[in-house]
Amino acid sequence: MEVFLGLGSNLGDRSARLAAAVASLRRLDAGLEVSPVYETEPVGGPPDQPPYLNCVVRLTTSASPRQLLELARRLEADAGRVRTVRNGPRTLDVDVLLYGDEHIEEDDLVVPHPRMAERAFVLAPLEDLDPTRVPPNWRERLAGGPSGEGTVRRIGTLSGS
Ligand code: PH2
Ligand code: MG
Ligand code: MG
Repeated sequence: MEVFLGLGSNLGDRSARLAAAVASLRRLDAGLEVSPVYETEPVGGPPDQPPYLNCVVRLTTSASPRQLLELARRLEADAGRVRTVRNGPRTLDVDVLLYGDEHIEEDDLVVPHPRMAERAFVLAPLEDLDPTRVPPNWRERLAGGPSGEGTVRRIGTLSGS
């Protein structure tokens, strides 16, 4: 299945966190693709958080959505993530964005990710990997809002990817 994962970090050595997660994910698919990296304004959560680095990864895997969720949680734990307040700062966040064209609705796993269509920090890197996977006109729709294009800035590629 073709899978897209969203990665984010806004604590510590952000690019090292993203790179370590990508390195682990290569065990599932050595040929995975990584979007450019964006520096993004935090959306939601407590005020005065540091900016995030965000990217999106595309991989092909036979792992189930549930297995991917478990892997995501394991990667977050490996990065020393501590869960405090909702949308609070985190060393690493790994979200299952898309699992082929499947729709999944479970208590702890909803795919496509329910908030991705509102978030430039997901849509911009996802569009870089596959423009057919983002809603048309998302830039216009989110323009001027708290998570629109103006809140993200492409800063380069992950070293080693
Ligand atoms: N993740 C969140 C909440 N807010 N903001 C940015 N810029 N990037 C994120 O990855 C992010 C966020 C919840 O997971
Ligand atoms: Mg998230
Ligand atoms: Mg998450």
